[in-house]
Amino acid sequence: MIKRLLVLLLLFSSISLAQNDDCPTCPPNGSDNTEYEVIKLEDQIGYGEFVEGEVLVKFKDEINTVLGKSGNGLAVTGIASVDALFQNYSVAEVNKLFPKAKRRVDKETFTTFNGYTFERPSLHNIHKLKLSEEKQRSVFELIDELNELPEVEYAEPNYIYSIVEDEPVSPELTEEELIEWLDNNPEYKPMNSEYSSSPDGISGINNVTPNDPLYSQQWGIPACQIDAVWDSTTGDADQIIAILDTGVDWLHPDLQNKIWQNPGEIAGNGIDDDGNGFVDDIRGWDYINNDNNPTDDNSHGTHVAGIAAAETDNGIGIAGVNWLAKIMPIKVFQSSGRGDAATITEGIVYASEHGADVINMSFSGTFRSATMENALSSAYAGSILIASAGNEGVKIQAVPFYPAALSYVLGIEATSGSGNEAEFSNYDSDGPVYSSWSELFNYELKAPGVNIISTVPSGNYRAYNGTSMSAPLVSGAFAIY
Ligand SMILES: [Ca+2]
Ligand SMILES: [Ca+2]
Ligand SMILES: [Ca+2]
Ligand SMILES: [Ca+2]
Repeated sequence: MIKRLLVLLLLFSSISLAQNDDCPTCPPNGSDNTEYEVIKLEDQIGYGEFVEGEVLVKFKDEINTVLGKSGNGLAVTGIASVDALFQNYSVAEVNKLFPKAKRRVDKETFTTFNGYTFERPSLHNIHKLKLSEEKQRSVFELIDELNELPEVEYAEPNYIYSIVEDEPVSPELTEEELIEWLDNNPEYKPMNSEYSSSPDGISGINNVTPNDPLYSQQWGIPACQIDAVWDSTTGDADQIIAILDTGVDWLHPDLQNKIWQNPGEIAGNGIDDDGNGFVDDIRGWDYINNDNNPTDDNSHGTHVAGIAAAETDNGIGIAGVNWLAKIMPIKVFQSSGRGDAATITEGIVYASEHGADVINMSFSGTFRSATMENALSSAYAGSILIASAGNEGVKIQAVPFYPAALSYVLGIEATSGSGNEAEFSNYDSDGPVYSSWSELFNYELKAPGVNIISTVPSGNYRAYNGTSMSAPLVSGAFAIY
C-alpha cells in the first residue's frame, strides 16, 4: 500500500502540471469563472475540413427510425420532415453509426477531474448520411435545415482530423545504426545520466536500469523519475493501452510480445466469435481498410506505441514506460495521417468496449465534433483519456485544440531536455485548473517531447520531436498506476 502511494506521489511530482508562471494577471488556480471572464464559443466555431458529401446527425433519443429506401432509391428514416429533406438534398445513404447503442433511460451527470459537470450522452440514434454526387456541395445547407427540426439533437459535418505532425530528428535506422548516428550527432544525443537521480526525500527507492541498448538515451524516462517508479511496479499485464493512430507494426521485435489479444476471438476462422461485429479481430481493428490487420503504413502509431509500452529489459531496442501493459492497435488514420470524426469515434467506442484502461490520442484539431465528444465522454466512465496538445506553439486561450482541451481529456504539452516548455508545444498559460473557457478547457500535464527515441516499422528506431511523443509517456505511466 505504501509503495502504491509512493508511485502516485512520484508520478504526480515528476510529470509536471501544465502550470505556467507567465500569466501574473490570471486568477489563482481553483478560482471560479465569472460571467465576465467567460469567452463565448460561437465565434470560434467555423467550418473546417470535412469529408465531402457526408453529414453526421443525431436524432433525439425518443425518436424511432426505420431506415430504408424510397421509391426513387433515396434514403428514408420514417420521419416525415427528415425524409422530405432527404428528397430535396438527394441523400443516397443513411446508416446508424452504433447500431447496438441503447437509448438513454435515466439522466446521468458526471463531473470531470477539474470540476466540470455535464450530462452523459448516449450514442443512440447517431447516423451518417451520404449525399448523392450532384448534391455533395450542399452539406452545410442540409445541416442548417436538419438543425431546425425538433427531432434532431444535432447535425454536423464529418470533420477531418490529423495526427500531430511531428519533426523527425534522425532517419529510420536499426538499433546499431541509431547508436552510431547519435554518436556522430552529439547535439541530438540525450544522456540519461544527466537526468537520473534518486528521488529526493524518499528513502528505499532505487532507480532501475533495464538492459535495452538504447535506454541510455531515453532521457524522458529518468526525467520523469519513472525509473524510480519501476522499483515498485513495472505495470500490470491486465492493463490495456489503446493507440488510436495510423496503426501499429505489431510484428516489430520490440512490440510483438506486447500486443493485446482479444480473448473472445478465434484467429482465422472467418467467424465473429465474440459477436462484436468484427470478424477475426484478434488484435484490434483497421477502420481505414476495414480489416483485422491494424498495421502501420505511416510510422506515427508505431512510434507512439513504443514509447508507452515497448518490450522492456529484453536486450533489444528501447524500454517502454510500461513493462507489462498491452497495446491495443486501432487504425483510424490513413497513411497520410488524416482521419474523419466518424471513423475516429468508432475507434474510441471499440477501445472503450474492449476494456482499454487508457486511450492514447496523439492527434488534434481545431474543430469540435459533437459525435466524437459524445463517444469520449461516454468512454471516460471506464478509460483514462490522454491527448497531445499539438505542435503549433499556440496558447489554449487563443485557440483550443481538441480533444486535448476537453475537460475530461488529459491534454499533454511537451517539454525539452532543460525541463522547459518545448518551443513548438501548444500551451495553457493560466495553468491546468483555471480556465477562461466556460467549458473549462485546459491542458493538464507536461512531459518530455524532444529527441524522443522509439520504434518505427520494419524493426527500426527513430528520434522525433512532438507532443505526440509526450502523450504516450503519460499513457504508459498512468497505466502503471
Ligand atoms: Ca469479433
Ligand atoms: Ca526493448
Ligand atoms: Ca484537457
Ligand atoms: Ca488553463
